[in-house]
Parts: sequence; structure tokens; C-alpha cells
Amino acid sequence: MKLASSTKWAATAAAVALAIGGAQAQTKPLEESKMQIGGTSPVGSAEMMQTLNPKSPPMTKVEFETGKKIYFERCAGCHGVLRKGATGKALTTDITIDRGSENLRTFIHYGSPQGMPNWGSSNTLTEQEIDIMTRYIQHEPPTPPEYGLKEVAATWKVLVPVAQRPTKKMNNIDISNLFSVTLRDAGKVALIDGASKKIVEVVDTGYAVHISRLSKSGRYLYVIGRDAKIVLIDLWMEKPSPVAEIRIGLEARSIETSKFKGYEDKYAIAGSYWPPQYVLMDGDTLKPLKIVSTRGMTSDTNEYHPEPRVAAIVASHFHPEFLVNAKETGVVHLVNYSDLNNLRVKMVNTPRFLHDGGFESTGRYFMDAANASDKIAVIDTKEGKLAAVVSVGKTPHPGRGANLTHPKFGPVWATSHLGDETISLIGTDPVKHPQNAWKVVQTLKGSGGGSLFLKTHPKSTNLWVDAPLNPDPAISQSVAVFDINNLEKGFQTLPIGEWAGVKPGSKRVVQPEYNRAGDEVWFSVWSSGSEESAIVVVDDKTRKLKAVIKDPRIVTPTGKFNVYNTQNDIY
Ligand code: DHE
Repeated sequence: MKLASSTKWAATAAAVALAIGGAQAQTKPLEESKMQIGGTSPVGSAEMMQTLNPKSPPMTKVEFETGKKIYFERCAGCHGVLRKGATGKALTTDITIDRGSENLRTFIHYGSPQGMPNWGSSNTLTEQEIDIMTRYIQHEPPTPPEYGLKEVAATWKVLVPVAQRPTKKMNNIDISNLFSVTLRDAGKVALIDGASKKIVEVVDTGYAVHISRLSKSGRYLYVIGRDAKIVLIDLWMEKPSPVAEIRIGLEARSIETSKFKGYEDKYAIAGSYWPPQYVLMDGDTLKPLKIVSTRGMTSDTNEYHPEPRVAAIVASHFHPEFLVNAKETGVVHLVNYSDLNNLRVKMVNTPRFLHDGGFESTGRYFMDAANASDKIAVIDTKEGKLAAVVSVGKTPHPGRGANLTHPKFGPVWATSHLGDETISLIGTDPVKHPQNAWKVVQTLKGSGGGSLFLKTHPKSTNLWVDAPLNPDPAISQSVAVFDINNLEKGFQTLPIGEWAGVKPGSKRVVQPEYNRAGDEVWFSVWSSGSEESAIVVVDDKTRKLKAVIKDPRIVTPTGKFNVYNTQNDIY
């Protein structure tokens, strides 16, 4: 299908490509955006070894430090810490010295239609800063430190030992309907009661909190920040509070817990962007047990990659295994945790670069977005192998995706896209609907590109699709909702940002999340740290506004994780 707006995307693609894992679709010029999507890499503040290349244009130490700061704030997310290339092109010195200063200067100033932001013409970087960057990337990349067991263990703190924790739930909170809400720029999470919509607790976590996940029993909540700090919260305590914390690297995004029978609440695993590795821990104390590097060969060209960042991790329901996405190599590590001393890791090759994904409705197949290839890799967790590769729209970004029963095609899993306005529905039932399995059975047209998340619930007939990175505020501040039983009809647009009734701001509407009963959908209305934000709750049946949660403590809300739904992979 030819998309009217896709040319617009490509033509202006230059802006906040601060990288939603390949966010070429984000086209809003930087100076217009008060918000940092993606953002500063915490790795930049680490001590680093530097070697200057005599063949490169000279730089003073002060200039070099400025270059390093800008690189980790603006460039590392796409080009990688070691500049071997990821979403952005490789910028190693064999390439940059050959390109030469003038060529690089033009590229940094004007950007490219492939997604390189126009740092100069958008007035984000000054001429002098661009000159520094032009020379900086012709010197060897400084190498941040490694983070082995000694360093990880040195950050580990058990705040409340297991023996001093309650043996039964000590509060009256309905924890199954509690929401853990990321307060991104505040470095906190808010625990909000699903029924009363009241904030139960606000817990300090780490820099730019990213996601929350639950232990199999639903008792323990794990929160990880971009700075790779994990905070473990015990929801059984009279006042749900942190009981342990650890830093597993210098920068991270993902955490998961063991879900296989017999291993409930036993282990946690977290993956880091730097160093490229994953760390297995005790589930109830976060004691670090085992670290595994993801460095290795790429799935397709079998070339060494020094920096395969760990993206999404899911826990198998069929084996004692975690599935760990090594982004840049395109390899999913199936990590068997039944014997950590004799660790078995099976490596499944997929297209590159792996980002996020979730299970289809039976929990057997992991639908894994290889966003730079515009593909979904289907991994059979029972057989431990790649079952299929499905071509979808431009830069799929499903979050964990959405499972629905299509009136014509049976069970399907859906993803929306960063790079176009489509929603791809993939058949997921190889037994009763083999003709549809692992095929795009229908492509819906949503409100616009720049979508990050979509959601439904087994009890709902609605499919909600956000588009927070769309450059048009009318689209980024609203949500599109489809009737699953009448998908041809198209979508209805609900002005969630307007419903929030907050003061002016960017009001991006992000990440639909259901309550436990599946009759309410919660949306974050995400403005910058200095602006007013809110959570808007919509009645799923009537699609009418049900509640607005406003509080001075609700600063930059993004992800919301309902305990029961997250614990049981319901999406
Ligand atoms: Fe995320 C999930 C990485 C920017 C909100 N994000 C994930 C996951 C990864 C990831 C690997 C999957 C974790 C898992 O399932 O184990 N995110 C990244 C980035 O690298 C990126 C692109 C840039 C960055 O510098 O961080 C990025 N992410 C963002 C944002 O800007 C968002 C919108 C706001 C924020 O809070 O930072 C954002 N990411 C989220 C959310 C999830 C997520 C809400 C969990 C979705 C879910 O339903 O599971």
C-alpha cells in the first residue's frame, strides 16, 4: 500500500532520532521538542581511556571532553558506544578519516533522509560544536569500563533481609490491580491503586526509570532505570517498599523474572546496553550469580560485534529459560537457568536489530521485532527454534504487542510501527488456522506513524493504538481505537490529551494499559518535566472518559504496568 504520509516521514526525517531503537520516523525538529525521547546515555559520565589518533585533525583536551559529552548525549543511542553502528551508521575511524572533515560537517549539519538528525540547521548544535564533533569522530572512540561480578556485587544492597520480610501480605491493597507507573524524569515509580486511582506510594528508583516487571507470584516488583539500577519492591509489606537494589552495568533497559513451574520467584535477569551483557540474580535478594557477555558474531554476516546491546527479555513458560535479545547481532540467547554452573545457552539467529516483543495468546511463541529489518521473528519457545520470519510495516515497535481473536482469521498478534501508520495483524494459530499462521492476514491503517505501543485485553473488543512520536500534535495527543469485530470500519480518535485538562505542554499520549478486569484503559499524558502531566482512564466499553489522575508527583509518566496483567503476560 502506498501511504500518503510516508513520503512526508522520509522527507523530513531528521529530528529526534534519539532513537526509539530505530526511530527514523520521529520527524519533529529538535528545537520544537522540549522533551527528550530516548536521551542521554549514562555511560558518558564514566571514566574512559582515550587514545588520540595522529592521523586525525588535532583537538585540545577540553574540545575532546565537549565532543565526548555531546556524543553520549546525542549520538551513542544510534551509533553505539564504540561507534560500530546500530540504528545509525558505523562511525569508526577507518570510515570517518576517509570521509574527511568537510563531508562529515555537512552530514552533521543537515542530517540525512535515512534518519540522521539535522543538528545544525535545527539549531541544536552550534557551528563550533559541529566543528568539534567533526574532529571528535575522527579519533578513536573512548572505551568505557567493563562491569564484572566484582563491580556489580559492590553496588548490591539488601535493604530488608528475607528473614525480616512478612510471610503474608500485610496491607489491604488489592495488589493484583495495582499499577506501577514510570515517572521517567523524576527517577521514581508511582504505585497507583486501580480501583480508587489514588497514589499508594512513590518510590525512588534510578535515573530515567524504564520498565517494571513482576515476579511470577505477583509479590515482587522489579524496576530498572537507564542507569542499570534495579530496585526490588516487596508489595506484601505494610507499606510497599524497596527491599534490595543493585546496579548491573552502566546503561540498561530490560529485566525479567523466572516463570517456569518450580522456579517461581527464584531468579531475575537484567540485560545491559553497556557493557553488552546480562546478569542472573537471586529473585528475592538480587544477589548477582552469573554474568554472560553478548559479544560475538552477527546472525547474518558472521562478523564480530563488540557491542550487542541487550534489548527485550521474556521468560519461557515451557522451559526454565529466558529469551534474551542481543540487538546488534540479531541473536536471541535462550538461557537455561536450571544449572547456572553449567549454563546452557542456545543461540537462535534472527534478522537484525532486535528490539521489543511479546508472546502470542498461548504463551508459546515469542513475537520478536527486528525493527531495522521491518520484520517479526517468531520464536517457538517449546521447540527452542525460529519458527518463521514475517515481513511487516516500517520499523515495527509493538511493546509486547496485542493479542486478539480476529472474526475471520482467528487468533492474531498485532504490532504498530514507528515508520508508517499501519498496524500488521499476524495469524498465530498453526493448529486450527494453519493457512494464516505467521502471515500478515490484515493491515490496518492507523492515525499515523510514530506509534510505540498498542493494547487490547481478552475481555475487550477494542484495539488501542498510540502515536506519541507523530509530529502532528493532533495525532500524538490522541489515541486511535478500532472495533475488533469491525476492523474494516476504521478507527475512532479519542482526544486523550485534551481530556486530561492539563496546562499546555507536549501531552504525548503513550502506552495504553488495561486494569485487571479488562474494563478500563489507562493512558499516560506525557509532557516535559517542567510541564503538567496526567494519567487518563477511559471506560473500555463506552470509550468515554472515566477518570483523570492528576497530582504534582505525576512527573513525566510513561510506562504503566498493571500487576496482574504483567505477571501473567496478558496483552
Ligand atoms: Fe523503551 C520497553 C529500549 C525509549 C518507554 N524499551 C523497552 C524495551 C527496550 C527499550 C529494549 C523492552 C524491554 C523488555 O521488554 O524487556 N526504549 C529503549 C531504547 O533503547 C530507547 C529507544 C531509547 C532510549 O534511549 O532509551 C527507548 N522507551 C523509550 C522512550 O522514550 C519511552 C517512550 C519513554 C521512557 O520512559 O523512556 C520508552 N520502553 C518504554 C516502555 C516500555 C519500553 C513504556 C515497556 C512497554 C511494555 O508494555 O512492556
